[in-house]
Amino acid sequence: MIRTACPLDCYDACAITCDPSYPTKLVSTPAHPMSNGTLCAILNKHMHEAPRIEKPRVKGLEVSMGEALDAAATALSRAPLLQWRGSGNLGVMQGITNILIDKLGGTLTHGSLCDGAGQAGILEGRGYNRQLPPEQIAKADTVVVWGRNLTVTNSHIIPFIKGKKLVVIDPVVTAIAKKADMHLQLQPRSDFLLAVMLARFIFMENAEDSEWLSEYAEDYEDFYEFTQGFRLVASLRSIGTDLEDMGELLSYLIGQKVVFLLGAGPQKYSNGHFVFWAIDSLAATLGLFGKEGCGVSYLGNSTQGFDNPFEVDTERVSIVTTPFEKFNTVLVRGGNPAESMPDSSNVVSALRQVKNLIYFGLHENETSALADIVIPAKTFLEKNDLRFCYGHHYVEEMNRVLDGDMGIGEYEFVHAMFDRLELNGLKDEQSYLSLWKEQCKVANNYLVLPDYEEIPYAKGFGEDADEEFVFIDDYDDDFNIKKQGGKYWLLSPKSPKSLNTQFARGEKVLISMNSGFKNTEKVRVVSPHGEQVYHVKLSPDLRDDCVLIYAGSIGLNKLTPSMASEEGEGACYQEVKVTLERVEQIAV
Ligand SMILES: Nc1nc2c(c(=O)[nH]1)N[C@H]1C(S)=C(S)[C@@H](COP(=O)(O)OP(=O)(O)OC[C@H]3O[C@@H](n4cnc5c(=O)[nH]c(N)nc54)[C@H](O)[C@@H]3O)O[C@H]1N2
Ligand SMILES: Nc1nc2c(c(=O)[nH]1)N[C@H]1C(S)=C(S)[C@@H](COP(=O)(O)OP(=O)(O)OC[C@H]3O[C@@H](n4cnc5c(=O)[nH]c(N)nc54)[C@H](O)[C@@H]3O)O[C@H]1N2
Ligand code: SF4
Ligand SMILES: [Mo]
Repeated sequence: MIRTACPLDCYDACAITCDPSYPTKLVSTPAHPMSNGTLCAILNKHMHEAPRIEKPRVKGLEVSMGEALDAAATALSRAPLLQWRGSGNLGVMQGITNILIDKLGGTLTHGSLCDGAGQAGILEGRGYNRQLPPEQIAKADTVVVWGRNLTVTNSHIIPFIKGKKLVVIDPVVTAIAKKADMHLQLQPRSDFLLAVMLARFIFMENAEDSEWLSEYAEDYEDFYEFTQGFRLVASLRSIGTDLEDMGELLSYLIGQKVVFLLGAGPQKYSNGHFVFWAIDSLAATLGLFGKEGCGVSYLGNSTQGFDNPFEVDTERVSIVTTPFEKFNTVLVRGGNPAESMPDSSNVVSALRQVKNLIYFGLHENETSALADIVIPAKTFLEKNDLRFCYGHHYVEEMNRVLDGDMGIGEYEFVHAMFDRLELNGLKDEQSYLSLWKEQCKVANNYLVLPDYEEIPYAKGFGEDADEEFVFIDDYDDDFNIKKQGGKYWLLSPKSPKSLNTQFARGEKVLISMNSGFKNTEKVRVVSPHGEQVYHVKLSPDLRDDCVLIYAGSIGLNKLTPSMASEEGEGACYQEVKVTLERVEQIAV
């Protein structure tokens, strides 16, 4: 039996056991603490069935791998050079191409299409984002699922929240909301006010944890004053809630061991970092850090705490507003910027201006269709790697299961470029893998991240655990809802069938039952940035002021704004309201 792990961009990073005689039959490693005995259909069905790019191409013609690598080497030596790296595979060896770009004096990206704004908010308060081990979640009394659609995106956490009091804060009636003791179906982009109001009520009821606060977060009185700067009635109205709801919500928080499971949803806005800083400040008011069964969980930076051999000091441009047109050569690796970046019509125009666009990936997509050079990758089963995870602290070795006769691994690609361009200094693959692995810790016989702590922040905040928690003390938001024009918020949570733009992608817009539209129609969804036609699917799970198009749906990002969050250089996919126009009646 060979052990590997799922490479897909997912909170769970499932451990996999593979019988080399049946290499396509992937089975969840039974004893692994994060396994509930199953792998999901995204991996075992959709990825398994997805056609791969079989042959390399140069200018639309199929060529041998040797010819494609020659063409790539020539292109990479034409400055200015940019690498745009996506998250199609989360094995750590994916980072090896950074070394190549650095050697060639090229540019990399900074910021995030994913969790950047939230991460920035967490760093403001805590100085260092430590992952909350699932074992602590299992010890909570109350679990608050705050903008994380965990049934779809993080299903292996479900056994850890079983039997808890469950509160869900989400504008959509998600599957987990249907099971919750309380669901607050708040107005999108109102989480900041909700966190501030909850904290204010906690102070008003003298329910703050003053003993913990005086030791770890002394400035809490200033925070109380800060919360009083927001008008109560107007804030509750903006959230779409009332005093009764707030009272019920507080009853789940006060005097309990509480865990907040934060997801990407509440931070897809320009104020995303303030939202997470405010939620952390609420958690600190309740003294939820450094104690058993308490804490705030969010996507962690899984290479944090390592001495990173792929860390290079190059120029960087934003991954959210990338100026592709300024580069002669662009290497797109493991991603699909032509669909996954916001304002994708303008992204496509900019990518068309690039003289040498190299696409290095596993599947055809909108970016491979634009590329001058297409290099097929190997799948995770065909290469050695290590899998770190943003949803838990366990590290898995990814051992090669198959040899594979198409595509090239990332290390092999870099090696081929070093040879062709006569560069030196590349170590052998195993040395890099060992460098990473040697830095991991071992806990309960499992390899874990180096900064793993059983109870995070038990000694304090910051990287060295010698700092206090810093409460949010300013808020600056010039978003004007009225300037948005449209009637509906455009929500784009993750899809149960696709992994971002990989696999079975959506072509529907979900609309509230009260909208006046019918399931048989198509509508044109129009935003200030573009438009796209979708089939209507009426849903009882949406507020009347929201529509929902799953992330990864075709053309979705024509509708979203090219802007980065105020902090963290995060994408603001949901900072937009749209209108709907009837297109035609479809025969049934
Ligand atoms: N509107 C909207 N847009 C969003 C989001 C949203 O919520 N709303 N979410 C955003 C988020 S959170 C993310 S993370 C981004 C993701 O966006 P991207 O990082 O662009 O990811 P994908 O679109 O899934 O493209 C992944 C590609 O990686 C390639 N690939 C897979 N495995 C390998 C491999 O082993 N090697 C190589 N070289 N390539 C491989 C595949 O060919 C695949 O096409 O999308 C963002 N886009
Ligand atoms: N099946 C599947 N799994 C995936 C992925 C996938 O594409 N498909 N993608 C992976 C990736 S890249 C990521 S980053 C993670 C993200 O996974 P999650 O953290 O679950 O993020 P999302 O699905 O984007 O949104 C989560 C929830 O936020 C809600 N939401 C939207 N706006 C707001 C708001 O203003 N306030 C609040 N409180 N909630 C809001 C949405 O309704 C949704 O239920 O999932 C990973 N897992
Ligand atoms: S749940 Fe996530 S990590 Fe597990 S098999 Fe599915 S996609 Fe992979
Ligand atoms: Mo993501």
